[in-house]
Amino acid sequence: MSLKRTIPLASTLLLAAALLSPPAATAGTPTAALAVPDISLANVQAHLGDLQTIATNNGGNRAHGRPGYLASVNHLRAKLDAAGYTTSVQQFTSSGATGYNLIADWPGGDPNDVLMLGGHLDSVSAGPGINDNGTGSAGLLEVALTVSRQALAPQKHIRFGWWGAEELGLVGSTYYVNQLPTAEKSRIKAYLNFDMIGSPNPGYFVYSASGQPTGSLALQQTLQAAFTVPTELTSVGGRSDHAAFARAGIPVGGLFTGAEVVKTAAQAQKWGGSSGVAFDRCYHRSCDTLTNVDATALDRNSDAIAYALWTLAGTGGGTPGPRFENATDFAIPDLGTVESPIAVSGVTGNAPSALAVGVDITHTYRGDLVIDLVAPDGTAFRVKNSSGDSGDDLVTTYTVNASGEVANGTWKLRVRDAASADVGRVNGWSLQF
Ligand code: DPN
Ligand code: ZN
Ligand code: CA
Repeated sequence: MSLKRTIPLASTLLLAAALLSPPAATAGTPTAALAVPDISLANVQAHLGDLQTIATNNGGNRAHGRPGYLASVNHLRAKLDAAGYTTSVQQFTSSGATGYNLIADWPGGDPNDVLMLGGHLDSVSAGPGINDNGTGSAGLLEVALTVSRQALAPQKHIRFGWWGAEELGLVGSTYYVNQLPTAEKSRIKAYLNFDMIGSPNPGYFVYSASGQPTGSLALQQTLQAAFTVPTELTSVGGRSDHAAFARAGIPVGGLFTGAEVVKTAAQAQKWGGSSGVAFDRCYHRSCDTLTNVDATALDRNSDAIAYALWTLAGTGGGTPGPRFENATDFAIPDLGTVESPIAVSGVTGNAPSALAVGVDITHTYRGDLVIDLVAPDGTAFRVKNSSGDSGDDLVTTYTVNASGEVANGTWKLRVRDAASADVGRVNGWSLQF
């Protein structure tokens, strides 16, 4: 965040520019609680940076029984407490060392209808475990913080879990499920697992419901629908923390961007990246550091966690329509205008009256920015003015009444920098129909 200097000349230019720009049709209103939010990639990356720092300061890892693990638990717990979660740390013993699960409950919702989301927080001892599983841990944390920021009041009760000692054989999650009284187990109606969601040569894998408890197919399908890129199903079997939940008869699902297995030519064709190379060459190695993460995969998967939560938890919005995004970076030059397109197809009829426009912009002063959503026929909907706004980055969701616009065609996010000295970039944006 930077303090804005008042420059009369800039204001004059701004007024002139405003008079020259095309008329805006309808004003958007920030953040409808029901729209699936865009999860801030920058925030997820900041959490990963924190985990890297914790490892660096604690002998290079965050492994079970080592100080970097408990430091990771305490770090997340403080953030969750501050956001209004009810947290608890559950202790267990494995290989002669104390392990810890971090459980965070979002107050409210039906206590007999619990949606649980989790992933392991421990690394192997060889390295800091940033992709495995800093990524799942950080994505879950940012989604949890977004639930809090939006003061979400879903019909279901939401619980998050960060598991210890996964790398020693799924120890923490197994302990958690086994110690739950039968009645408590039966209240958990679904468990979603996020283990490795930012692999550097990523694939987009959704846990297959095949062979999993009844009810898992709906979870699989919801997670598939969360992506605008093609996904593949994968049989993760007993390789991660959903396994104990599945054994208890709880429907499970999850996301994964690949570990030691090599990407095929067909997979490189549809997802990009390198064929003949492992999805994660640094899997379980010391090089699983902050640089061992693909930002696009991390962004898409973090958004998918939110999509699943908002869709499954009964946030009151009904079943969302299709979602489109453009995750390409566009620089916003000083006093310049940029347009990022999204081509929409396959949607019947007009856009909805509450078209959710997710915006993720990094900027040194967002008060410079005037933003329009431009419909395929050129109609501009002003979602943000430069006046009355200050602060730096802009990560939010606008709701636009676009019911007079045909849905199919190329929509654009037009971002105009109306004052000198501050610059930034569009990291990505999305349209949720
Ligand atoms: N369970 C992961 C690990 O921590 O090593 C690897 C993995 C995750 C493998 C998901 C397959 C599927
Ligand atoms: Zn691992
Ligand atoms: Ca500027």
